[in-house]
Amino acid sequence: MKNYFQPEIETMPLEELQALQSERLVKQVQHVYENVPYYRQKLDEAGVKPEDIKGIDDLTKLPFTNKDELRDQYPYGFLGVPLDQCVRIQSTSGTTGRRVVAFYTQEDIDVWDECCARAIVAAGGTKDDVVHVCYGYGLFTGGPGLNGGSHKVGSLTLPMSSGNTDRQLQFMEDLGSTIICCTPSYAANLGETITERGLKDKIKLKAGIFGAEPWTEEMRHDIEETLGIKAYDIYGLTEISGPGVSFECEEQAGMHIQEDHFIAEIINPDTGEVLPEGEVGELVFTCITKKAFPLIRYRTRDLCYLTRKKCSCGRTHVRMHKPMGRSDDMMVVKGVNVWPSQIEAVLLNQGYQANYQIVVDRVNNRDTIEVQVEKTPEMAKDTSVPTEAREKKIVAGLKSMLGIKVDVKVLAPKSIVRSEGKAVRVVDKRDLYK
Ligand code: DLL
Repeated sequence: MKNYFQPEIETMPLEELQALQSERLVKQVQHVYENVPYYRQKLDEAGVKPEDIKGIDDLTKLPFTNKDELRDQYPYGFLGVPLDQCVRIQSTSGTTGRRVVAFYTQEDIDVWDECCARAIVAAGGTKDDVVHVCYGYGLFTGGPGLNGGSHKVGSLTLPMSSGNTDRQLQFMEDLGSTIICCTPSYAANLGETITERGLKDKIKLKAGIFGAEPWTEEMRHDIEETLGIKAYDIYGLTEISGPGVSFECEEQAGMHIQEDHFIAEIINPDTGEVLPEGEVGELVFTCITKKAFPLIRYRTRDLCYLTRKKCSCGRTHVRMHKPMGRSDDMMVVKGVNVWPSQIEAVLLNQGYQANYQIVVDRVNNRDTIEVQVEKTPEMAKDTSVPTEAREKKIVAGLKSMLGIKVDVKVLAPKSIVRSEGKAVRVVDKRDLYK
């Protein structure tokens, strides 16, 4: 049995697919040149005219876009349509300095929903399923994306959002959820609780669609075992739309990229040179159908490789290996994007110096994060403020900056080993990119 939402597109012969990409790329370049002054200037500076782009073979003539540019142009600099044609924004979990706001027209939302519908159908979803969405709703793209996809498939959609495990389990049992969508770490957490409470027989789940953070094959087997389901990977990022940019089929051997909407390239992150199929490098996307936030050659910072090896599911769209690392220092902790610089900003704001260390671990499939920071000599002399009060204040500052609970230890001066070279600020023990 083959599970397709749109077989005519998902199994399109490569030549036809590439012709479609070429046609869409040409139109998209004209669109950004005419409607995004920032891109017009970038193309002018690169000496590229829209007429120079005749198809996908000309893609490399176009300059890259990176996250710093999105930040500098916040909020409207990459907008490709008048604001009154936009119906939604979503945003990354970063803070003021790093936040990216992505805009969508109704057509952009339709395309995004379609991509998520393809992912749900590839995981065996039909209109008879009960799709339990416990990715966060709101600015995060996880909840809204899978929600829209589930509607398109015609499944009964449970917009649960994240948290409140008791309520999740109650609805799962009472309404017979068959497909669950959440981060892999939350799936593992649910699995553990289901086992502890002896609820496995009451749960009807058959599949899970998990992404938004790195996870290993070991974790997949664990989740499949404890929940008695098949666990599918799904990838995406806010800048390119959200979840569903790529997803796994029944082969569970890499994620098919939705090539009728996104052109993927792998580049050497240091030189920008495009690498051949199979080589590991930075993943770059060009959106060829999105109108409100039409990014060209966007550098994701995710490291992986692509393969066009025939997939027995019949899909012709290229597959990406799950991200194998990042070319920047961003970490995904508890499903949230965290930059060490954000943590440093909170510490410096509260009068500490940059003597700190961030320790990230995964215990029983749950992320833990601890920040250790030294008191300054002045703080050490001032006994009127207990260490515990200092720790609480940093915990609150980090919660408001990152949106997650971080454990904090305030230590005596000179407790953290000084490095002789580059300071080791982050100790990530999770080994996630195996
Ligand atoms: O995490 C979108 C999403 C929601 C994907 C739900 C899948 C499911 P952002 O918050 O913008 O968007 O974070 C994007 O998360 O560049 C990767 O580094 C990481 N990431 C996303 N999916 C995966 C995955 C959403 N399946 C960043 N495996 C990306 C590993 C992932 N890393």
